[in-house]
Amino acid sequence: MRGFGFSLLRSSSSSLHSSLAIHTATRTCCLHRGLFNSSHNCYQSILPGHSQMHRKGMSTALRQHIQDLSGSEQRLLDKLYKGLVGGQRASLAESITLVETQHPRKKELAQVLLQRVLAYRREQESHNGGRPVAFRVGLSGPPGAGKSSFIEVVGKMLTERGHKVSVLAVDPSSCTTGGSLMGDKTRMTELSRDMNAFIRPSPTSGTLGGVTRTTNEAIVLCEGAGYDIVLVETVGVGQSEFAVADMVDMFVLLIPPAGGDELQGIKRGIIERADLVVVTKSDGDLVVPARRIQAEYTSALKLLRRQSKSWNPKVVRASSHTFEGIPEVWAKMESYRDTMSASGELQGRRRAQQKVWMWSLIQENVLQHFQNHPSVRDALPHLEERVTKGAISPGLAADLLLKAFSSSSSSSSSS
Ligand SMILES: Nc1nc2c(ncn2[C@@H]2O[C@H](COP(=O)(O)OP(=O)(O)OP(=O)(O)O)[C@@H](O)[C@H]2O)c(=O)[nH]1
Ligand SMILES: [Mg+2]
Repeated sequence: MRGFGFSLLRSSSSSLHSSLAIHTATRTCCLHRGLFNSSHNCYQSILPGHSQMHRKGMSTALRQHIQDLSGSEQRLLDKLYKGLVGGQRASLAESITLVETQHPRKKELAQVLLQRVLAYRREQESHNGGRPVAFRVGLSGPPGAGKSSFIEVVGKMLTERGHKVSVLAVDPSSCTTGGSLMGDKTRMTELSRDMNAFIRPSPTSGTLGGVTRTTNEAIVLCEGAGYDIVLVETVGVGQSEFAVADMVDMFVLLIPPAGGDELQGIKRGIIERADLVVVTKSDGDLVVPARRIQAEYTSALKLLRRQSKSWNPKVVRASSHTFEGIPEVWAKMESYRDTMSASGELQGRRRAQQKVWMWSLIQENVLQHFQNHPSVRDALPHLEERVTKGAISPGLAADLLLKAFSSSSSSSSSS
């Protein structure tokens, strides 16, 4: 695995792509072992026309990288899978913990489980005429915008209508400080007691890339467990909202009826990604400012580039306290899903997201290999110090580190 990762950076860009494709396929293939029968894809069928040499190299890498599942591992995965598709919350929670692990072997087991759940979900989708079985909605907005309160009332309304709702959180502050920025579960008291809802706070540590990966994987697991609506909450700070926009079918921006200063932090880029803007807290004295914000955003959206051929982003008002506007907001969301699904854009978006997800995994992995490489680790403190003192340029330092990395990885992989 290590040698493989290193060889990625040495490759020219065209071979880089093929190596990466092989790596991904290797993973898919080896993950099937012991769990799927031979009718499932393996890398030869995933990569038609690949040279014999590539296959040989890959099967060697495969043998080195993955050992067969032990009896107890197989039993654990079987237990989790059965519990999960049977809709057991404990199995879902345990499976999400497995995808969040940093333990290398458990990470591999998590991938085996995910492949199995993905196959199950594909089957369900084919029964559903090729349409997605669940609706994924991302909700973002400035701190205190009313996201959790909104999810609480919408979630309750949906479970009462017979849906199963899961709520996942991506908290960017957990990645840097280990602390929690979002007021997490406490404001979803009723929903957290609801047997048809599943609430999972953000992992308390990790990089944003890592949290994004596990959230993406948690979405798959929730869908496998029968949750037909998956809500992902993130606070509009840093890059987490863009990460969330890349993993959902619909991206909703929640804006409080606040003054200009409080709304300064909202990035133009994220407004462009919004399929729906909800002005929150539209009750009591706040109705008037909420109307004003609604008008402002409606005209602002008209100036922005359209993301979709079949859907025009809308701006609506709602109050989680009085419930006013809440059923209408959900009706808009359903109308978005139906329109986008009928035009095929929703399915296209999901396909594109798979690619974004794969590349973010690669970025995260390659960077980790780079940072953990002994030559890089040795040289890094000194070079960082010289860069901060202005003694050498950041470009030169980066070149030196990359050179140290690629020359020793080429010697290690050729030996
Ligand atoms: N008047 C009014 N207040 C609301 C409404 N929704 C939320 N609030 C209040 O706004 C504050 C923040 O609400 P949350 O739902 O926790 O907001 P949030 O966006 O999830 O907050 P963070 O996760 O901490 O970023 C709380 O004091 C809520 O009571 C509403 O519809 N009307
Ligand atoms: Mg919240």
